[in-house]
Amino acid sequence: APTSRPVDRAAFDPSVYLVTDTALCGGRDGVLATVRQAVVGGVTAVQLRDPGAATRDLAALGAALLALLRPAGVPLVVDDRVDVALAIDADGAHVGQRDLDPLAARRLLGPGRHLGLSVSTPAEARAAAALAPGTVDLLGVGPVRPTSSKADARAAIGLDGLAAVAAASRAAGGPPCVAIGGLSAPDIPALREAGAVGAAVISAVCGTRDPRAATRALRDAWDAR
Ligand code: TZP
Repeated sequence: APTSRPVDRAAFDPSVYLVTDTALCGGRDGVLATVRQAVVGGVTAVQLRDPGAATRDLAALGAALLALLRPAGVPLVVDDRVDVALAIDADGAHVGQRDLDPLAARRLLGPGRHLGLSVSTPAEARAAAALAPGTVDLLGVGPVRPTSSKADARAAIGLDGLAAVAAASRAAGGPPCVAIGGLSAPDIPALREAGAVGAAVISAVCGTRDPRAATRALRDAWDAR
C-alpha cells in the first residue's frame, strides 16, 4: 500500500546507485532478492532498467521494488519509461540522449521527482546545464570503462573523460555526476578524484554471489574519506 511519499528530491543520494538487470539477476525474483540484499548492504538509490521488458512486466516489477524500497527510504528511479515511473509512483526517472528529452520528462514528472540524464561528453553536460534550473538533478556519466551490461553502449570515456564531463558540468553550474560503466569498489577513490559523487553499477552487484557484501564494499569505499 502507498503508505509513504516519494523520497525528497533534494535528499537523493547517488553514492551507491544500483542499476538492475533482470537477466543478470536471474529474473524477476532475482531482482527482488538482489535489491533486498543491496538494501541491507547500504545501497542509496536503485534504478529499474530493463530495456526489453514488456511494459506490464516492467510496471509490476517496479511496484514490487517500490514496496520494499519505500519503507527503507531508498529511492527508486525508472530508466527511460517516465510513464511507468509515474504510473507506479516511483521517485523519479532516468533518460538517455535518445529517450524523452529532459524538458519533456520534467514536465511529466512535475517538481517533486528526481530526473537523471545520461551524458558522455562535456558538450552534453553543458547542454544539460543550460536547461531551466531544476530540470535535471543528476548526470549519469559513462561508460567510464568498457561494459558488457549495455548492448548499445558508447565507447568508454575513461577516468579522464569522466573528469572532463564533471568539470564541464561544475563550470556551467550543472548537476552533480554519477559515474557508470565497468565500475566496482576499488575504483571509487579515483572516481571521487575525477569529480563524481557516486558510482552506478550493474555487474558489480547483480549476479554476484553476495550482493549484500558487494554493495557494502561500495558503500564503505565512499564512506572512507
Ligand atoms: N549505461 C552506461 S554503461 C551501463 C549503462 C546502463 C552499464 C553499466 O553496467 P556495468 O555492469 O556496471 O558495467
